Amino acid sequence: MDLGAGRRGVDMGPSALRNAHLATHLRGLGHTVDDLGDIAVALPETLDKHMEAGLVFLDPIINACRDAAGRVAALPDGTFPLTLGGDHSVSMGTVTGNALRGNPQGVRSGLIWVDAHTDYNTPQSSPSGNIHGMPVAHLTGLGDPLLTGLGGGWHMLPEDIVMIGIRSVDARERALMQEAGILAYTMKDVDQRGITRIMDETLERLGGLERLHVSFDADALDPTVCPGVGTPVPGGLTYREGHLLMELLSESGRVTSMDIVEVNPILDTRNQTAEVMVGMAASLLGQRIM
Ligand code: DIR
Ligand code: MN
Ligand code: MN
Ligand code: MN
Repeated sequence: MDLGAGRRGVDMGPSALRNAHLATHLRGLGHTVDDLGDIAVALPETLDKHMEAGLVFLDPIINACRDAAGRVAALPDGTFPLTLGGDHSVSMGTVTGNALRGNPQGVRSGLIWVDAHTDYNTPQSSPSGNIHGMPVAHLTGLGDPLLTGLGGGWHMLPEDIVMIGIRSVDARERALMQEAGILAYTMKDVDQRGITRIMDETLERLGGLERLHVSFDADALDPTVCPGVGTPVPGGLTYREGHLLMELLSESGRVTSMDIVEVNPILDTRNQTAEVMVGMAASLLGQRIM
């Protein structure tokens, strides 16, 4: 879906990623790949666009997130859910579904949010009303009760979240992040300390958790690497920083699920962004240089 974003086009992201041979690449790494197809979501042109309690397209987004959560939660043990967006609001569903797999109360889980943005707005703090800027806040129980209720009583703990690649935070969103105490490695931290140290610290911080979910927004990477995104911000992760991040996570053996979101083929150059993101998924799922 693209209902949570300010611009059209990320609903075509999954097609672009399939077109960039995602399944073939993963099969080449020895995985069995089962494509479960798309989740049905209404097109924005068929809906009346209005803001309701500070949220644009709330109802269809909740339905899509519920659907995503239910499908992920129902997957058999030993499978690795790789979900394709779509705008980042779908991660409210996928993160919740992964925590609820095999346990209706939900399991305490770690979340690695790779993004230019912190996506920690609430309907009150959001400058846009676009839900893709709000998923993490809602996962921690902050914001609209319909969206925070997706997991029944389950919520993410702020201390189980680590963000990487951050370089765009809204003023009121920053205050909420600080109040919640969420750890965000900004691009300054990446420049200063490097991905290797950041990943060491991240894996240690999330040390006791059995499930780690990686939610990768294509706009975390620099717009020269991933031009096909709706809200490009200069000064992002390089191609190699992205791969190193995925390679180190892969070596840790601890990641149990992943999202690739916000790929916008309309704004892209010859499907470059989808191809880069297929490479990121491949690195996380075992691709090595030698
Ligand atoms: C902005 C943009 N912070 C908002 N967020 C984006 O509308 O809340 N998130 N682009 O990926
Ligand atoms: Mn290829
Ligand atoms: Mn995002
Ligand atoms: Mn983003």
